[in-house]
Amino acid sequence: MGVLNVTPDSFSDGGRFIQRDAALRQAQRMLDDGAAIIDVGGESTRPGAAPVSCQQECDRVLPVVEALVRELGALVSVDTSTAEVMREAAGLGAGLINDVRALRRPGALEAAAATGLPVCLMHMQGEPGTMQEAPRYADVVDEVVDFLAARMAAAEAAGIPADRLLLDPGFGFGKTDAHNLRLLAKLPRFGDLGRPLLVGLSRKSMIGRITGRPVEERLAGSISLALMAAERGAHILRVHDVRETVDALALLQATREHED
Ligand code: 8Y4
Repeated sequence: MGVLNVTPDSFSDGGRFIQRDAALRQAQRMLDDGAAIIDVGGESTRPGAAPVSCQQECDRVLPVVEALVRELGALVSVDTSTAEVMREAAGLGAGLINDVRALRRPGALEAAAATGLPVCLMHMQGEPGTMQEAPRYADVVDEVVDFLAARMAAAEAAGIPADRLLLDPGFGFGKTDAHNLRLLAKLPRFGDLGRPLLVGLSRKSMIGRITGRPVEERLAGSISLALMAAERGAHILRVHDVRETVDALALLQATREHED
């Protein structure tokens, strides 16, 4: 899964076309490099980022979803927690709902069910603005597994069958480095929930803290964590650097073909 950056639109219509074309070019490159899915989001989950209105989110995300589907025929994942964005994106041909709030916003369960689309349920402790202030768990693996099991049950009760769900421990979302590393070490536990696992580790701040690298120098760290996650059972990797990650996965796959 390739991450598509959708930067806030400028007010001029000219700017809007330029941004749409830039998004299409970036997405086409990721598809050429081997991405199967393009993830498009319009809400920043960075600490301190301003909350985005439903209107702003629709304006940013929907034109890009429409262009990716119509012009590139891409499998588009819409990174949203907003019921209206889910409905509209599905109508434009999106193929997956990626919700970092695991359908906890009002109306999200019902909207996602109505689309009939697969949904990725991600764990997050707290809300983006404050989640990194003091993350606390008795046992991070038990708590995240239990949370995802409970959200699977809520989704099923709302009419989303389990075979339409993907699960994600939510690396970096209300977690210290120790929590993230423990979740990665124990990733096979999440496989026991019986659904495909999606993980996002690409360029995240844990890599910066452990390696001392700024965000633009985290490629080696990102590939390393992607490979570790794949080794431990991750099915879908949400990444910025598609070509390099696909190379690493080709080597993992080639090695697996020599196991007995
Ligand atoms: C540098 C680059 C530093 C990126 C931080 C970040 C996930 C996700 C995000 C994830 C799923 C991010 C939308 C955060 N992360 N969706 N979204 N799983 N399913 N931060 O891990 O990339 S945004």
